[in-house]
Amino acid sequence: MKTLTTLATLVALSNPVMAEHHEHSMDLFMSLDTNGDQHISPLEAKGHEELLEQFETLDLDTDGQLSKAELDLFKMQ
Ligand SMILES: [Ca+2]
Repeated sequence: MKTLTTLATLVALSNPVMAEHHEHSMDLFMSLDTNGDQHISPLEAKGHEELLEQFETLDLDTDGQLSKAELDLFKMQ
């Protein structure tokens, strides 16, 4: 998971368009992560219908939560 996050950060920093995307996805992540534990639970995703539909697909490590890197995959689709 750390590798994924690092990779996403590297891609974001090396590309201005991706950097902007990164900021937007950060906003989404922070607005969804209501308890601030750096993971999006199904409950936190509840207000976002499209995200909730893809929740299980995006949850690559199947821990039942979405990390920042996993949410980035949603935003890149
Ligand atoms: Ca959370």
